[in-house]
Amino acid sequence: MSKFYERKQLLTERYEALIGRKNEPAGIGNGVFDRYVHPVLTAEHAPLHWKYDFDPETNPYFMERLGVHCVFNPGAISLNGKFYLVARVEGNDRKSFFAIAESDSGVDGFRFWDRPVLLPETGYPDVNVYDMRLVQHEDGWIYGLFCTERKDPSAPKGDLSSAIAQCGIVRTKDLKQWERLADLKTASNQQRNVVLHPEFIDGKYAFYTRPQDGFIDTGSGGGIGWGLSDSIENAVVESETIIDERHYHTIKEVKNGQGPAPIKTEKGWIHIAHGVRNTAAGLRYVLYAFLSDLNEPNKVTHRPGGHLLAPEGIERVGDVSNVAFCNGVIAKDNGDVYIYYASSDTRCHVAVTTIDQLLDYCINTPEDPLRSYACVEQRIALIDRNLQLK
Ligand code: M1P
Repeated sequence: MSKFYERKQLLTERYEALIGRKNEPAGIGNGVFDRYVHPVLTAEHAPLHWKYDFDPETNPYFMERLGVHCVFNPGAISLNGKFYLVARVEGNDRKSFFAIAESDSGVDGFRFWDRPVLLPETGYPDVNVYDMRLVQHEDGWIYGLFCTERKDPSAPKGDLSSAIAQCGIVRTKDLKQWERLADLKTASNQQRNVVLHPEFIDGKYAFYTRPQDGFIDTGSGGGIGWGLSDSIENAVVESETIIDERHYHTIKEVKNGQGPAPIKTEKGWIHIAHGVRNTAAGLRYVLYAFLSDLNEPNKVTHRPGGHLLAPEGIERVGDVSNVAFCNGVIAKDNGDVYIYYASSDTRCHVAVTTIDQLLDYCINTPEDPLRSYACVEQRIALIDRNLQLK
């Protein structure tokens, strides 16, 4: 058999084995959620026909032509009983694009559709797009809010890194036909991690924002913001109020951002967000949760202290190490919740829990008391209660 056919067959078998691989919970967990043994999507999940030239005449070595480097930060939605992820796929050329992967179980069997999403552009083309938050809005559309990045036109000559990040908006009914709307306008210089609230508030579209001064640094800005817009076709948020601030010596000291759209429950809206702190080894991204008022989702009612999920083991290593990031969650009608998170800007995982567990976590986990002494007092109170119960 020629090199071409030998390699193609081997790689096809390996690919099908990966897609067909069963996943299972990893160990006993922490009572809040169950991690799963295998990532749900990786660069190896990219179909071979995205990467290789299948013509033996032009590709006798069955050589990779357009490599895929990593697959991460997926948005998520459930439609007609199936689980869909809109993943951020990064080619070897560093550009990200979106692609839909579908699964029956939500924990394994994710298979990409044949073609990635050819995202419509505006008159000011995006250079890079990433981190789509999918939300089924009560107006009947599924919206995808994502980060659109373009070179900073005011960067000094020779500075080829400075960029402007803004929120792009698309909508669809079927994840196949996408309509591009105008980018969100806000007063802030830059925006990332913008999320659409699934319901109208006072008849307006409501946005979670993340105002920031620079491309990486939030500067004097930051925090999870909130603002309303009359229109979604030309969305403008004129004033943003910060509903979840950064705080010194916490997991969200440097920056934070809303994850997916919040989950509606009888006791309020459950939010999953990411918090960033600095370390000698660089930035460390973890997930945290909070609960906000059912009628006023911009009023936070419970702030469990510390992280909900931090990168562990192999999750700590990747293209941008020490990062857990989540912009996709699926809450099923039976109360099961699938948290799709990415590790180290490289691969996608799932952690499974329920609405009841997340509510218990949000309501009964004590707040961060912000000082070591107060933290020890908090822990001793727990210990003393437990020693009585032993
Ligand atoms: O590299 C870690 C993350 O950095 C950015 O998140 P934030 O704007 O909160 O710093 C995003 O680029 C995200 O995609 C990435 O995972």
